[in-house]
Formats: sequence, C-alpha cells, structure tokens
Amino acid sequence: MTLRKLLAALVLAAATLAPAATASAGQSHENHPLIIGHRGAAGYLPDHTLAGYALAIRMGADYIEPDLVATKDGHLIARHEPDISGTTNVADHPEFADRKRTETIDGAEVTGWFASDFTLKEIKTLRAIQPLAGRPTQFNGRFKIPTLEEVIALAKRYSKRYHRRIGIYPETKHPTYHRSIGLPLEKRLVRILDNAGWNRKGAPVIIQSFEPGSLKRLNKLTPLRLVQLIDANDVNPDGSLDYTAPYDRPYDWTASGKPKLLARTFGYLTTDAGLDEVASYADGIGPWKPYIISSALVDTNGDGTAGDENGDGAVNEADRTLLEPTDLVSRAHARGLIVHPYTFRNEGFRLVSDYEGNPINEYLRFFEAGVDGLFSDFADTAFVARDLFWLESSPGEEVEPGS
Ligand SMILES: [Ca+2]
Ligand SMILES: [Ca+2]
Ligand SMILES: [Ca+2]
Repeated sequence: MTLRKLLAALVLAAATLAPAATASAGQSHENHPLIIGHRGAAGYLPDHTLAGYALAIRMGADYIEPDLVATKDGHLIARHEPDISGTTNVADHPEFADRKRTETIDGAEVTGWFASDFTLKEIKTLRAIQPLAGRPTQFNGRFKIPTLEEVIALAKRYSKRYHRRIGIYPETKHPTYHRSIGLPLEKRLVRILDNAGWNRKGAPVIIQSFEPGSLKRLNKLTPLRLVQLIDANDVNPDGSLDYTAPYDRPYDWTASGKPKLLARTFGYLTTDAGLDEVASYADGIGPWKPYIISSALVDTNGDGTAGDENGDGAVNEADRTLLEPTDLVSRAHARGLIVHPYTFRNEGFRLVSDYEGNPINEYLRFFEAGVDGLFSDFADTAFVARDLFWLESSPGEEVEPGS
C-alpha cells in the first residue's frame, strides 16, 4: 500500500471516529484512558519520525512518544537508542563509514554508529528505517530524524488543526550513559520545554525514564508529571518475571555500586515499599504489561509438554494462557500514581492465546484492569478499543438490535 493510500484509509477511519475524542483546543481535559502513540505509529511507519507522530495523532493518539538521545552538539533528537544503526540508513552513507565503532552502554558492548558522534546537521542527512522485522519497510529512507523542538511544534500544530489536546511523552534514554559522555539529558530537556512554554503544571507533557536518578533530577527542575518505567528481561513459563541483565534493574542502580540498590531488581519498584519510593519523586508508573496481567506457558494441547501449543512452529505469546490480573494497579492508585503499561501491538504472535488473535481483546482486558493509559504501536486499534470500552462501561439506554 502506498503512503497516500494508507493515510487516506486511516484518515477516513479517524474522521468516522474522531468525535469521541474531541476536546476544545487549550482545554485541560484529558481522555481517560490515555492513548500514547508509542514511537509515533510504529506499526505503520518508521519509529520516531514526524510522519509517524502525525499518523498516530490522526489515528487518535492523545500523546506522542519521543525517545530522546543527544547529538555531539547537544541537540535532543528522537531515537530509541544512542546507536542509530538499527533505525537509520547511516550504514549506507560512505562519508560516515569511519565513525562505526564499539561503545559500552549500560555495561554492554555495542558496535554501530552513535548519535553523540554526529552533529545535528549531519543527523539531518540521514533517513529513518523500520527496525522491527515483519513491519512495513516501504517507507524506509523517506523521513528525516526529528529534534524534540520539531516534535513539540508538530503536537501544537495538530492540536490546533484537530481541536484536540495533543501531548508529548518524552523519555530520557540511558541517562547515566549520556551523563558519562558529557551530554546529560535532563537540563537540556527542561530548557527545550521552557522555550516551548510547556515547563509548567498542566502542560500536555509527561516525562518517563527507566532510571529513578533521572526522574529525581527532573523532579527538581520541572513541575511536569513524571513516570517511572518498570522493565524486566522476559516472562518465565510460570508467569513470573525474569531479571537477566541488562534488564535486571535501572542502570543507575547498577552503576551506583551500592549494595542496597544492587540487591534490587526492577521488581522492587512494584512492591509496596518501591511504590512508596516512586511516589516521592514521580506521578506514575509505566510497567511492562506482564506486571499487570501476566501469562503462563501451559500444556493446552495436551501433548504432555508446554511449548508450541498452537503448532505454528514457534513458541511465543500466542502459545501462552492469561493469568489473573495482579493488584499492582490498585496499589499504585492507592498512592496516587497513574499507571501506563507498554507496549500494545497488533501482531498475532504477540497476543496471548486468550485474545484469540484480536488485539482489541487485549486492550479491553487492560482497560478493565483499571490502567490510566497505555503505549501502543497501533493507535487506531487502541482508539477503537477505547470507544468500545467506553460504550460497554456507560449505562446506555439503547438496546442492542435483536436482543
Ligand atoms: Ca520509549
Ligand atoms: Ca503442549
Ligand atoms: Ca506457537
């Protein structure tokens, strides 16, 4: 499908559905639950491009999510990693061939091209590519790498155009690493928000990070809402979480060398004590989905082993069975913390078997579990699911036809 056709189809869908999300421009009303366009519209267009963010907004996202890394000259650009080789065509630029190198990031060796070796002017000669296998690649090479300023300008422009409140949900990526190379993110981020008139309470901005240290710094610099992300490495067959490094704990805890912090995993942040601590410097949590509703690998096809239950030759989410929701949402809410889990994706192999291949069922399950918003690669699907959720949870008078 061409981009034009894709956009036409989606705009038609959005035009049909848009009234439910309408709010006057400048109004402080925020939809609940919130739909956050994860890396823009990652299911359709290369991550972190203005086209991707615009598409997410047109599909119904309330917030768009730029991940932030720093360039050599201190600009903040939207990329998921400091290593830009997976998300740009830098490898096709012979003039940058000699910049390929190996760097240690959060204790792991990474070989590639690093944003901090490039000026913004040089970054602007690159184009974004699709990093995830199985996602559309026909738009590779079309879009530039945006700065945070450009993302903010886009959100403001679309808020006016669609008379909806569009926010941004920036993430400080690898804050300890950026600090170690002399390019700390926090003050840069706040300065840019200041210049945009958005470093104020009530502005449509939520800032997220995996590192508590980054959020604690930001808590001193800004009145904006802050969200503590909570990761893990994998889900064990029994549904418990696996904390294999480097997804064992926030990297600033590891780097601190403090025995108290080294004794913790990300899981600590979901305990009562951990949530109390988060509430002292942040306004919410952004947990990986299994912290709220996990799944187990069970022998559903009765062949005596738990593995490839649906017989498609691979063991993945589609072979797993849902467990009951945890009490994380209610314990977070009891402390006044909002809850925004990640990441919701449409592909069948990423959906637990109980959802029967329909991503709408997953959204509904999480909305029913009480989440305040979620990060989605497919804002259009999230938008439709939320309409269904609102419809089902409102005591309407109309009787379903035929009932
Ligand atoms: Ca992110
Ligand atoms: Ca089996
Ligand atoms: Ca399978």
